[in-house]
Amino acid sequence: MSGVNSTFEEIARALEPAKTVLVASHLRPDGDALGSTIAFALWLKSLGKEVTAWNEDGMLEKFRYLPEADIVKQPEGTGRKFDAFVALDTSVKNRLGTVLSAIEEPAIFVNMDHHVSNGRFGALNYIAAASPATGEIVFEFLKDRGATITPEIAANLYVAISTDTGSFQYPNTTARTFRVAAELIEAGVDVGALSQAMYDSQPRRRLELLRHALNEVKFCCDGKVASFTLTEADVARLGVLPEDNEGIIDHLRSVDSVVAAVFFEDLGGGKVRVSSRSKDRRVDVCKVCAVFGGGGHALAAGARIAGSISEVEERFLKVLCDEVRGID
Ligand SMILES: [Mn+2]
Repeated sequence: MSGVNSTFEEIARALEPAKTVLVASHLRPDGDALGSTIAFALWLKSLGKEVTAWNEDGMLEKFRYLPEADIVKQPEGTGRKFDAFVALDTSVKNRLGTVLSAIEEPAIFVNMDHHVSNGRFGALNYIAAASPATGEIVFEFLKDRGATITPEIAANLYVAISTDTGSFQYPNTTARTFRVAAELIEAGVDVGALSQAMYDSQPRRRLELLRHALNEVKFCCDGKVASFTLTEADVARLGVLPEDNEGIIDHLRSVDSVVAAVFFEDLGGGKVRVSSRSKDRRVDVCKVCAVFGGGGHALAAGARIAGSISEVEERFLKVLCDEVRGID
């Protein structure tokens, strides 16, 4: 595991002899994980390969609108053999979850990602922390290979990039990102239809979750930190699914005084999922999450922490507030 990236050509050459290829991304996938997976799988298929696309959670209901969404399945069997394995958008190997326990790891193991904390666990790694989305890396890869960007590939990459940049708003959104988006639109993306599918087609229970978050939000550290918790009882009462949580934290982050926002979710069994966002580069939430064994990006990171929800909340907020006070 070196700190040096393989080139796109090296990765393509390594994949060339492979007849069967597995493409997978991190559990509890987001639009970038699933969009990148489908786009890469479609490209491999166009080369005549036998492609399997897996995610521990399968295809989420809320991303069913992605073209060729059905390609993504939950892992099946054990000791499954593939000639090559491409992991996308996955910073830590064990975030591949049950995908890993279903396979015998092949020698050709490609790891393409944009998380700064990526463990470079592949045999071939391409980690671009400056990229706002793995979807943008996949686009660069396909362009480099001279691949045809079909309307289906374009839509998947557009969703990957749009969702991971908070609809082209986060600071990692560059001129290049807009150029890539423009090329994807030229390749056949219907911006209005996709935007509606991404942002204006939420199940009502998600609004109920937002109502809960707005009722429960707590401010600390002179109003610079906002947080809310979701207990198992809340989940049962609201009927929310794990995928409904995405983006709720942005409503906390949107308050002017807030520098960092945190969401604590009780997973049961003494485990708490923490999701954090920062608005200020000087407050590195990846660093804070790393204290608890997590990781991600400087402005968006997470961790799974053992303990009761109130205890985890207290411990995490203490470390975060120390970090926030450091910028005064
Ligand atoms: Mn991503």
